Amino acid sequence: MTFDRKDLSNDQLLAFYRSILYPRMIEEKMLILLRQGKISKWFSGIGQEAIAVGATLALQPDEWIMPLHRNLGVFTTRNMPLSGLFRQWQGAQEGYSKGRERSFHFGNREHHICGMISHLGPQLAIADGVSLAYKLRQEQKVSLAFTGEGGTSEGDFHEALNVAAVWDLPVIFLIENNGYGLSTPTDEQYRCISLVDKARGYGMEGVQIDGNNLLTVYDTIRGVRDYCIKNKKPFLIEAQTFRMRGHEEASGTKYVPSSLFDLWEKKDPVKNFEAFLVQAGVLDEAAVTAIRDEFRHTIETELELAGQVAPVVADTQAEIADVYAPVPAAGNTIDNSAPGFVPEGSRELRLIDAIKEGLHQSMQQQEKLVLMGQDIAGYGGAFKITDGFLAEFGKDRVRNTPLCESAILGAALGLSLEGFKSMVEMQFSDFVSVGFNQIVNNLAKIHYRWGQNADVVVRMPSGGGVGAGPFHSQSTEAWFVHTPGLKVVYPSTPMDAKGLMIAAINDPNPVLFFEHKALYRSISGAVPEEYYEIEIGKARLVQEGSDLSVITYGSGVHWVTEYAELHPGVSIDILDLRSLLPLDYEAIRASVERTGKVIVLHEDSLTGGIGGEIAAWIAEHCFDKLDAPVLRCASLDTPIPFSIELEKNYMANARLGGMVDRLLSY
Ligand SMILES: Cc1ncc(C[n+]2csc(CCOP(=O)(O)OP(=O)(O)O)c2C)c(N)n1
Repeated sequence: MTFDRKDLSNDQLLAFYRSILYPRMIEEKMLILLRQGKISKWFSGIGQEAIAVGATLALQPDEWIMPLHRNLGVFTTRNMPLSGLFRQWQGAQEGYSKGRERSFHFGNREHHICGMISHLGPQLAIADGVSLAYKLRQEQKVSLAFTGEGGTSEGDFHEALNVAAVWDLPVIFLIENNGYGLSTPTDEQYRCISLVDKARGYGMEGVQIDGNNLLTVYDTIRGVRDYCIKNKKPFLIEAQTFRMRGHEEASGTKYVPSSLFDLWEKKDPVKNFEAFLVQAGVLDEAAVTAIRDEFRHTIETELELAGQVAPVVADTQAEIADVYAPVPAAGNTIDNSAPGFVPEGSRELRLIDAIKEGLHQSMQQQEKLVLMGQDIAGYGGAFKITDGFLAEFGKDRVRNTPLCESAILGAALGLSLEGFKSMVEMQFSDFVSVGFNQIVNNLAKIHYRWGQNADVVVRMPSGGGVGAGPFHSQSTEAWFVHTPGLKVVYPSTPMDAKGLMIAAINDPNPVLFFEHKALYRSISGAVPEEYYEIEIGKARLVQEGSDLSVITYGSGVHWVTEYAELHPGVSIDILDLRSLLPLDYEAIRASVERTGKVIVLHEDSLTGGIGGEIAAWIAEHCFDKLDAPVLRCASLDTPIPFSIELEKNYMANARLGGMVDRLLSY
């Protein structure tokens, strides 16, 4: 292995040596601790250190890195205290994730390291978002995301590179090609000759390098960093290396031919660099011994320090409290939760116009709000909600996206790391399924895992009644209500839609904002002109009644209101939930207490719908107030069909009258 020191001074080379030796020695110690049962298993980076260390050395300390599971060298080179890392690996509450995450699946704002989720690929698009933030602020910075060669087979890789290329983002994508996925060799992973050849397909530059040569990695990434900043473009690097241990400690290496170990042992990144420094006269044997002794001592001291922690004590309140970022005190909040409330200064707007107004005023109020979605710029969005926004707010903040929901949601999280807010429009809520992972695993869990918030609103044009068939009509809210860390709102009136939109944008947590497409232009109502919030998590009593309660949201509110108008003899207590996560249990209880008979009504299919959850809660908490079983009126357990007649039959509304009669007969 030949090293080219270029203009690096002896002191710099010495510092580099310390940076690459330290993670190696830590892992060697960890292997002993693992055998002693004192540490949980992790994914070894032995043999690959030059990549993590070289990349981190080449970046500025305040540039975000998205490392993966083998990148201890990123954490050590960013000078994270080893005692903290040991606590993390031990699952201590004083660790970086309060005992909630394993090995390297955590991040830290102070060190500008974004923690991975196990799914690997989602890291890449977060780097897009961070770089977009740099670009919007005209900062001379890059972000850098790691992937293994296995991870390049994930759709996330493709989407993230494509977005970075199309948006001209200064992102460095760094492939660590270590020859194997878990046990899968490269010829079962991809067919191209070199992964770096993929760069050209995305319209970006790329280079393949020796990933075991620290100076090559450092020098390349330093140059690439300059290129990305100067040209405002992404760059792909494929670093060739080898995994000298099993996929994880304990999984063994039987599937790897021993000849490969012999070959790569000769290319050991630490030993080779050390030999070069000795040969160049930067180090001598005494210095090597002294540094190793110093590190041994530091590791022991830090380990000792790490051990001085209290045993984990589960505190349920603390666990629950950390799922969501604290919400700042709301400004102007309108409480319209009582029936018939119409604030002064209101005028009649359609649901769609109220949503638009909420979004528009938010764009005026929040300079750091960025809108992203397919066709939302010049075209104004599939439903024209953002029509005119491009001209007013410019293309930096109103962004057409390529067709890649997952990458855009990941980019939204990246923007959030840099203090931006974003709204991502799903063209139809059905398409959120291809961005599902980013929402339920990244956005939803990140605050609980390492205290980072995801300041993202996902707009979800949803629901049927428009004859649009199985993939443009679904009710997808239940997919998300099951996921702690998300908020789910579903307004049914224009006044609520505007206020909840503003509240969702002001909320630092990920909010899924459902908009019923069939109500967009069919429902009008009073909407105040001012900038106001409606509290997330508070239901609205549409009308008070005494015979039975219908607890519902979205289209259900209009179905039951219409039913009530046609049946004045039945006194119906109608509760519009407005928020599905969190739910307003007190309002539900109050309604049950008023009537003792309850139908939970929703357009979503029956099984696994939120109606089941509400019915269970009522049975558990209001049993003594009930005069009849809680009924669920929901749509059929079939996909939603296209033909109008079939769709009508699918809809819960078709069965509402029968359910009311059944309940009243108790
Ligand atoms: C979406 C997903 N599928 C499967 C896995 C299980 N898994 C964990 S690591 C790994 C191999 C990853 O290979 P590569 O990207 O080359 O990284 P390496 O582990 O070799 O560093 C697999 C299959 C996972 N974590 N995520």
